[in-house]
Amino acid sequence: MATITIMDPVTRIEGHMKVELTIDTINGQQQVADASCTGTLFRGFEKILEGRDPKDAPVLTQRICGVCPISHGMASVLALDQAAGSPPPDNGRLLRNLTLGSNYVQSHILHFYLLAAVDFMHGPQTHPWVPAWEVDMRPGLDAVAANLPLAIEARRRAHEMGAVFGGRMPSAHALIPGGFTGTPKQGKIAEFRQQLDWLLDFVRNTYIVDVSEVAAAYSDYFDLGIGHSNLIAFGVFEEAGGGKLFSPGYIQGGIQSPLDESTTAEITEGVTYSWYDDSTNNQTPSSGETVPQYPKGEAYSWLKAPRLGGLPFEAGPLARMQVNGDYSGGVSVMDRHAARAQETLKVAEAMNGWLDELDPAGPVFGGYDDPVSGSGIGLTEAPRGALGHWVEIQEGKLSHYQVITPTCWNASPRDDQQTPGPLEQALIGTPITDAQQPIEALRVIHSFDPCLSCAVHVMEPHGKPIVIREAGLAFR
Ligand code: NFE
Repeated sequence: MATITIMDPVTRIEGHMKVELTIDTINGQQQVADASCTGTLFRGFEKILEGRDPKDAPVLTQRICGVCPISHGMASVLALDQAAGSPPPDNGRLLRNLTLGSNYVQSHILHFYLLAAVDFMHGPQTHPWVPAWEVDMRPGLDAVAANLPLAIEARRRAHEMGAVFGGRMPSAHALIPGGFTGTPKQGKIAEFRQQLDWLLDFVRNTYIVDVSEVAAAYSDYFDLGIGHSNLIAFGVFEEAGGGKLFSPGYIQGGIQSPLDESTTAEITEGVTYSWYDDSTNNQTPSSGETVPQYPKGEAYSWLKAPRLGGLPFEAGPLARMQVNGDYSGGVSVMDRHAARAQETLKVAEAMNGWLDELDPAGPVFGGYDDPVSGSGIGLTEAPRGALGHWVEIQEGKLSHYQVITPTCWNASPRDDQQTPGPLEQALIGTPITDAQQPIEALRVIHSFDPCLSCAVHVMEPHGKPIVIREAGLAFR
């Protein structure tokens, strides 16, 4: 008989997520027969932004999440650059890249060592490394476990590196439409390089080595958590001449295609199983509305269900690396970890080059005037994957704003075709040894590095979080 296991909340992720698993024995193997992912908070940033000065967008949207604020700042300034026709000068572009790159390094190190590692090994017997479940811990990883405390220093250094030009972390206010406010003084370049050198050594000689060790001990996880295997990347890190360090594109059914403006126009968001008014189903983000409706029939998540050409797509480092031709493995739990580690090195090495390109005497800002009317689309990549901000301005104010985050792609609920989201599909079929401690499912979930803070978020007027109780799903 099937067992229902509810992980509410799922821990060691960013934000609040509930996952419900139906575990059953199929063909003699106990496994996940069905899965549903619930984002338990309403975000509502889109509504907050309506009617505001466009320049508020990079400031406010960075508050969507403390782990990837730079990506939200970047998406909003790219959209405003486009709306106003005011691209940044080279220094502005490079300083944006360096600040975003620092955020990638910080986020990826945080994910592996503080969120995912204790799915695979006994860490130091002190918080934050003591997990509730310590099942199927395989031997031979003591040297990796010994590096967990060092990773805290690495993460701190990457955070500090982001603040060198960004001014502060999280939520660096230096990102403005038309460029950047921080300046590339020689002293700052030296300070940044000192942190980067330390981190390059850590990534090359510790992080990548540790992920290889885990991959060797858990090589069966190259065959688990596969899912739909559709991958999407918007591309990120603009280079001189207009190219990007990671190109946009998508892979579906093993076939890679470019992602251009007309393709992104095919992105829609389903709300059949989301707590939003059905009149907003399958709208494109350029015209999409955020109209909460709670409770609603069989809806089970505050996340909408983004689809490209009607299909679900996985976003993240693995998608970026495969689309860019930098990773040739498959799609699985361990491929996600391996690609994330290799990407960290690629980004850190690219940062070295961007530092060299800075011109201490050159401008960082090319000018920007709020357009009276206009629209822009800011497509970029957050550490967790493809991120888009769709912006419209009327009478000098933001009239429409929509955000699609990577975790909305990954942890989306079913759509009107009943097609599960990427994480739901990746969970289905996962063998489970102990239904009370389904560590195998947790490894699949963590491999996506979900961030529900990005995906959903709102507070009551008096500052208290809105919490949904599992039983009866009532507001507290
Ligand atoms: Ni809150 Fe975020 C990233 C974005 S995930 S971490 O990376 O956008 O949805």
